[in-house]
Amino acid sequence: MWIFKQLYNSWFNNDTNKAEPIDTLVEKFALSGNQDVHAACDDDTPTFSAQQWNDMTSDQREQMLLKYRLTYISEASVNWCPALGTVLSNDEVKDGFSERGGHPVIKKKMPQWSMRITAYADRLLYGLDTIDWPESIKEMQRNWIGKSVGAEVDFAVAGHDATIRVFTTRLDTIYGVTFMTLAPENELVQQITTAPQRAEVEAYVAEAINRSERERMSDVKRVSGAFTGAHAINPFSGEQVPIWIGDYVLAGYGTGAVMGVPSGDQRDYDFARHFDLPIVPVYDSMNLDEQADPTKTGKMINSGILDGLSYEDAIEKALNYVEEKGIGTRKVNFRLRDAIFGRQRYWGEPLPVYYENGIPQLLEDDQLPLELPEVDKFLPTETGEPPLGRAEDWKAPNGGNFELTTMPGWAGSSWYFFRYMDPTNDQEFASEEAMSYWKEVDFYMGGSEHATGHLLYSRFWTKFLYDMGLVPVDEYAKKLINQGMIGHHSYRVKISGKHKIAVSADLITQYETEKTWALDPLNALEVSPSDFIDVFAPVDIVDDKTKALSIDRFKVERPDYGSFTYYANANGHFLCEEMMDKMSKSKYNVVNPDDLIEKYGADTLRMYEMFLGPIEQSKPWNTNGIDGVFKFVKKYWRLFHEGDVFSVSDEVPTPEEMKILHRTIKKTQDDIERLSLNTSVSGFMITVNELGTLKCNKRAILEPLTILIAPFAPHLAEEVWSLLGHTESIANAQMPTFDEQYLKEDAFEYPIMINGKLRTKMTFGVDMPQGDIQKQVLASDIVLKWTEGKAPKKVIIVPKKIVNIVI
Ligand code: ANZ
Repeated sequence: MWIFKQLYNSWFNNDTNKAEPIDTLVEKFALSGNQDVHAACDDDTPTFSAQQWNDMTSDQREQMLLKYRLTYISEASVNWCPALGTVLSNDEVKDGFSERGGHPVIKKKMPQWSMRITAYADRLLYGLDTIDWPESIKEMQRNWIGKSVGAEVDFAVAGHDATIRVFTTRLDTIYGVTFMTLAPENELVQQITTAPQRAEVEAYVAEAINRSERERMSDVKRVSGAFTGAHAINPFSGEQVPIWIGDYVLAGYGTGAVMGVPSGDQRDYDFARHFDLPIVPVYDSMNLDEQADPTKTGKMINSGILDGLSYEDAIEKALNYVEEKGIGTRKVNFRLRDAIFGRQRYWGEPLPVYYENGIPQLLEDDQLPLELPEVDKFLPTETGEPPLGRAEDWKAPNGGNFELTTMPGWAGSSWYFFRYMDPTNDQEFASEEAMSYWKEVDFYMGGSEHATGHLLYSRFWTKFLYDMGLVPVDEYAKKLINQGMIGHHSYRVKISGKHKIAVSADLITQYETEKTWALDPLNALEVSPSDFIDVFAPVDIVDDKTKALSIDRFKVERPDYGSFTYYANANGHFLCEEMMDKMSKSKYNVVNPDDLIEKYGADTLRMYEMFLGPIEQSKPWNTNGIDGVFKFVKKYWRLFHEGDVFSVSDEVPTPEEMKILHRTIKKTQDDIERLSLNTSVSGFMITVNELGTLKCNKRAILEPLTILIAPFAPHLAEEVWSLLGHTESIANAQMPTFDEQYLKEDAFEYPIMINGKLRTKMTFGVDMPQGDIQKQVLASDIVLKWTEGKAPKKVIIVPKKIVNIVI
């Protein structure tokens, strides 16, 4: 809540490329208005002078500042599901219905709290070059941020006082424009549509606006649109082209309008082909028989002032022309959108915000934290307010209302790592000392599914805290690894939210070939396969062999579909479709770790997961392999026991045993450095087998081995460690150090003769220099006892045979 306040009280200065306190902005406004302010702000921010600013009421000023604050409330278009009383994300909506429950979803403008992450688009982009993250994640973030360099250009509408501003990355192709396309939501549509076209346009708009952006972008094959009857004037050629609307143009990107160049852009090409619009080549190299040609090679043709130029020269000339004539500007666009922050649900931190005359007010620091109020139900109110609207006697300091939405998960996940550096601090989120000691996270491990969520939000958040001088780094994780996902089969049930029915999967397959339903009631309902979506059935209520679902149990486990009608196949079975998926709560196919821990213990499960394969690879879950790891754990335990009795010896290890130990030290250390944990586990298995065969129960071997195993099987290692007589945790033990000498292929056990009599035996590597052997022999306790500290008369070393000492 405190960080939320800092964001609220900040704006982003594009001149300094960083966030600054909002007071500095207020000063600028009072002095010279906003003409010379280069700030990240809402697109619809008007220009005003100092005079105008000073003449505003304080409420008007507050409204204006909301257009600049790094967290702000504004009207945003959301997917609203009235039945569920909540806003849904794009991937929770399928064909206009909620994925859960199949309730209708509509687009609705609602006041929403957002974070102005777009202010940081450029820094988020080039910051990627400074961190050691997987290239695939960086690429996903780059695409998500989606920087495009181009221009905005105005086309006048013939016979109207209106202009259409388009965003294009290919100004060089402007003479190839044969039509314009507006997004159905574009405000000009109403104004310019001619009377004969009105009915068609209105019908099209009504249909298009309820498709989600994602659908509209991904459904490239389906070409649709409507002609407005109006024409636009090409500012270069003066030619008139028809103005269409089409849902492939997104309202929220660029200007919500495109200049249609079918020769250069595939979607424009498809559109032109579909509606029989002209296709004009603009490069002499273009072959347009089958598709558009985006390659930019050859010389320009049919292009007026650009004729004969290459791409580089043409685009530069066109850009200059547009700026000279004042009909447009160079423009950089980002695909990144501000992030919606408020959630219409109970859980999550409340925003430290209340309202006065509709203007947000922040709680004072000493009034934080604002705690969630008690409510009778975690459901929206009857009037559609979020659950916090149910709280009684929950009043702000001014007696007014608190904000009713709560924060999303990423309000916490964006900065918790700094708190971990100083978790008990009750003065600030972490002290400067702690943070300058730890700095950033050295190594961060997480799933790639967070690429454009948590992993982007947390970078944004860190950059903001850095700008405010609150943290010492502007990237929080130096190195990132994505663990591969664990795959597991899942079972999909085919349901239609619209018809409130579910059908056996084979009926759909059959329909697809026979074009009629095998069950008459379905034919009567006039449903088609495209009405169905997949929802998941818990894996344990589907028969592994037949894939038949227990409908009764499904209705209990997924009550959203409790009232649906279920159509089984002719054999009376209701079949699910089986697929390989990631193991995930949302896919209802998780294997509960508690059950495995109950059976095998946490160490076995943990090592088994490491043993499944390389950490970065996705791999299927297969419970059979866990027995192998369990056997290994038991074998390791047996090394320390004779029958049931704990028993280790203090005997000196043999060279063979030392070799096994040091090989394991080296391997484990190398593997950990490379995060190759699966090979460490298999290394331990080999070691324990070998020591078992040698019946080695020597402390000098088993103790260091236990320290090596501790990070992999901490409970077991701790137990053994205490049996070995230690009172401090093994977590504090020193890692054993690798000594290469023990790995030397041959070590030799020398008989040590003193005056012709065998007194002891000592082991040395075969290529150990004689001088070193002599030094170690003479320094050993046994030899010192016989020589009584005097220098011997003679020392004879016969390599790989014997050491003779004469005293
Ligand atoms: C004319 C043109 C000719 C285009 C050509 C491309 C190729 P990126 O790179 O993703 O930024 N566009 C602009 N606004 C749009 C919107 N709201 N919805 C859908 N498409 C939109 O894409 C920029 C290009 O996407 C723009 O350049 C525009 O088409 C289209 F040979 O303009 B172009």
